[in-house]
Amino acid sequence: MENCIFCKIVNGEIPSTKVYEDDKVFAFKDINPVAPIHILVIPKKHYESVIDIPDNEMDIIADIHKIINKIAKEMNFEQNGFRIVNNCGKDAGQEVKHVHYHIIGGKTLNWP
Ligand code: IU
Repeated sequence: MENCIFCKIVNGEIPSTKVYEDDKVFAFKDINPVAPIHILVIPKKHYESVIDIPDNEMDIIADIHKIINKIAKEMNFEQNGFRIVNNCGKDAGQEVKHVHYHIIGGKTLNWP
């Protein structure tokens, strides 16, 4: 989608530190990490928020979670754990209007 920063990252118009890519999913390092490891995993297709994904396209969420698990294992998170965050809309503080899952880890995390 035009003017979407994450679409521009997917198509290479804006540089990123890529962690993973396939035909549907893209992952890159967050530019403003809140923990030693902070990676964003996104669908290549533009959806503003998870609530905008049609029921018949929900397979993309399973695809994203498979990649989250793959990355988490590569980061050796199996023993100590990590956090997956999806901010959905205004009250959650979603800043970038393209679905993204945060993978956050590498230290003990506070909640919320
Ligand atoms: P949020 O869930 O929409 O609040 O998170 C957006 C994240 O995208 C946030 O952690 C930013 O640091 C991150 N980000 C980025 O990695 N690269 C960018 O060009 C922009 C935001 I704009």
